[in-house]
Amino acid sequence: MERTFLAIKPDGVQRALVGEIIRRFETKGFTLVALKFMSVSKELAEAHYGVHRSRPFFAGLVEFITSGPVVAMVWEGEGVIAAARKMIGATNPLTAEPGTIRGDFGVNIGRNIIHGSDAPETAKTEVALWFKPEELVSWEPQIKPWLHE
Ligand code: D4T
Repeated sequence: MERTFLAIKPDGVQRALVGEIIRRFETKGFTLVALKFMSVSKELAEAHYGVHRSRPFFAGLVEFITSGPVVAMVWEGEGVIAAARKMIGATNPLTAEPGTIRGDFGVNIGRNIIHGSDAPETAKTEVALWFKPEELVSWEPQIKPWLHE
């Protein structure tokens, strides 16, 4: 079953959006596999955003993601990687569609509330970067027959 890595960034936590964001993925019908409330080290931030190392916004991005607690999560479900990206919305909250998390709650690209893995390969890498294997909980939601034919 497909899994994705999601992280509510320090702005999402400070703005009291943790419950609202988790509610959206939970009620959509995806399954929570792992969750932790944590401070992000500079090393972890730099590894996570390694692909952006040469971009002008890299230092600010690392500073921001390490500036306060984040909620790191793994969610599971058929097509969850692409669906979560759709629910999160475009990178810039100002142009993200209404109905998406960024579209509903944000106005600035440097404060875009939540991260979601963008492809199966990055999802695998990010889940392994943020979580130990024993932190992932495999379980069978009893609601499953009501969500799937
Ligand atoms: P993340 O990775 O946080 O889910 O965001 P996206 O996948 O939607 O977008 P991204 O990787 O291109 O950008 C990563 C992160 O950098 C911030 N950012 C991005 C920024 O501050 N200024 C910029 O010009 C860009 C392109 C926002 C998200």
